[in-house]
Amino acid sequence: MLKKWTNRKEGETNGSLDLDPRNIPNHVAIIMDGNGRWAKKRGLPRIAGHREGMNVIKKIVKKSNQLGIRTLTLYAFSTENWKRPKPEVDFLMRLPERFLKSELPKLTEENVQVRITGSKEALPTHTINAVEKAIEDTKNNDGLILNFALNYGSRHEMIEAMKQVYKEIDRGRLAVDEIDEKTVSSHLMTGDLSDPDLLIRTSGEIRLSNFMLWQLAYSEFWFTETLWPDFTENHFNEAIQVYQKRIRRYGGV
Ligand code: V07
Repeated sequence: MLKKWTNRKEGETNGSLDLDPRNIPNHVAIIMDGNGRWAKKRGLPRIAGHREGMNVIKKIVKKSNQLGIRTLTLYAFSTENWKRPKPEVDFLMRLPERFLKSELPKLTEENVQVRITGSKEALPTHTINAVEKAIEDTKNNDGLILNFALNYGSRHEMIEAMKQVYKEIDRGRLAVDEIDEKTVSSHLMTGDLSDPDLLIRTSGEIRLSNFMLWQLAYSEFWFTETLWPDFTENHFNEAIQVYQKRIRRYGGV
């Protein structure tokens, strides 16, 4: 047993053989970082990295479904990403359509429910249309929730939540002393979703970058140097193995 865990590089596990099926994280969130760097290393334009990164999502969704993960949140576009060069932003804003065009039939068939966490307002109409159709088409599916964080920023989310709570107080629907964790949680853009059990970030950056600051309060974190386009089902498996080892340790004391 011990041997299985040693002398192995990241991502070199085999399948899901080492996973405890009773201890699969309910909700996994991923910061899919390193697409631009992946492209640069190959002398390709950054958009080539984004395209490749989109293909990795397909594999991880499939794997999540197989493992029985209930919610997969993917950080696709942050409120800070608007600062990138316009051609890159324009390309990124076409990716939801591209992804859904090839994947929506499969997602529907596999009982996946598509959701978005973020502000729709600033998105181009073509992006909103594609995304809203996917949400509508899959709203009754009760399998994996595939939640894309799109134009999402945690501080903005908290500000909006505060405004909503204040308005309810102002209208006499809520008393200040009644505010508790549930009040805050329910006004965040993640609404009724459970908090992530596991956060994965690729590409060697060890920070949250304004991602789900409230929701990640008790989550396990797993970081890898691997760039998102190089991320495989085996890396995913490894992250879950590490998660299970940590959870088991806490359970023991
Ligand atoms: C984006 C590909 C993955 C790597 C990280 C950034 C680039 C899938 C979507 C998407 C979003 C909503 C939706 C369906 C698919 C996406 C953006 C960027 C902006 F309903 N990948 N992907 N959206 N990248």
